[in-house]
Amino acid sequence: MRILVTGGAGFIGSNFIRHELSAHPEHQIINLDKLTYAGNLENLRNIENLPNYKFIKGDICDKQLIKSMEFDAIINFAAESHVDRSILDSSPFLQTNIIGTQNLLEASRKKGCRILHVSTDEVYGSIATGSFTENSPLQPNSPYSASKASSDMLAKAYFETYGLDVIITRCSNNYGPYQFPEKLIPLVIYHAVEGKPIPVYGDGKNVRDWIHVMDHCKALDIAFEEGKSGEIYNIGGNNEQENIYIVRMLLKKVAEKTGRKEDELSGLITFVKDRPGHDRRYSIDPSKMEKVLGWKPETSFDKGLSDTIDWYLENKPWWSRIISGEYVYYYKTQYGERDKQ
Ligand code: NAD
Ligand code: TDX
Repeated sequence: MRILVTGGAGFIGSNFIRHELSAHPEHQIINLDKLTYAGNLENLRNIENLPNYKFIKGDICDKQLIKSMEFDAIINFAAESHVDRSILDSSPFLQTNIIGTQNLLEASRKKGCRILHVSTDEVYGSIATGSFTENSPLQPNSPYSASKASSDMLAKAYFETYGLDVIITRCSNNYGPYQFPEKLIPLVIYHAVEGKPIPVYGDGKNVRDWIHVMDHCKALDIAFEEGKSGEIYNIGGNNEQENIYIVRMLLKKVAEKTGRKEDELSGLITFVKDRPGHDRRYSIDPSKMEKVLGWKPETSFDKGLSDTIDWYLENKPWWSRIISGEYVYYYKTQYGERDKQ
């Protein structure tokens, strides 16, 4: 089977391709990625020469390009994925996440092939108590999550209207190797290493459910191979934590691994102005994946975080190259000294 993986040069897509090529060497993977600021071919160095892997630089919004490609299924990771960027400028989010997804749905419809649309728990919005199931209403609160919710609804509409073979997955916050260092966990690690202030938004008590990226990739593999057409599957880590707890846990581990003093690293924590529209708590009920598809997350948070810190400590050239670019500018303008409370 020739699988068109879109956004495969990003964090989750690159981890997924590596997993897929080893779990299913019989598949061919065509990785279509626009290489935005978040796309990085270095993420795929160790597999780029495999005979069943091919990279094409391109945009999922490009109708002619998609039409000209040959494939038997699509797995759609391509997206603008960072909430803070969507607050600064939502245009690329609407373009890629909505129009791009619609273009892929249309291509699947014409070819009559399966499409797995990779989505997020953020589409459900915030929940004070209890957990979101696949039947919970969509109540997105950021331009990012609103664009993802739109793409989910389009995907569902294509199933209802055309009987498209579509599967939607909604996963909680991922962490692990190759995550772009604008997201909380890699940002805390590299700021600790570099002795930079660690910005904690608001009171630091917002809750996220964290899952190791490899557990997400395994769930996607199962949903793609065995999922039922038209179904939505929640994927979660059963691991809800307050942001400030994560930050402190990371700093403790970085201190142990680098011989630095934990107190000195804790001194870097800087409470800054809250993110506008900041969702207080995400909580996902992943029991459908467990009961129907027999999937369960395997990585303990303690080991997953430890391995992730090791990866960032061992791969400083990877993130140093990234942070020397536009991201530093972005950080300084958004959450620099002038925004401290
Ligand atoms: P990422 O930002 O690291 O990677 C996105 C990739 O998509 C990049 O390689 C980028 O170049 C590519 N891309 C962007 N616009 C494109 C376009 N128009 N055409 C082709 N390629 C394009 O994101 P990620 O964290 O790997 O997330 C992947 C998917 O998983 C996204 O759809 C995201 O919404 C979803 N998701 C992410 C998380 C998370 O915690 N990171 C959790 C749940 C769901
Ligand atoms: O510097 C920071 N300080 C801080 O307090 C950053 C970058 C984040 N935060 C907080 C905001 C959130 O409550 O940490 C939490 C996690 O933030 P992000 O890493 O930006 O993730 P989040 O906003 O929860 O969204 C993520 O999870 C679901 C991904 O970016 C999405 O792509 C995915 O859909």
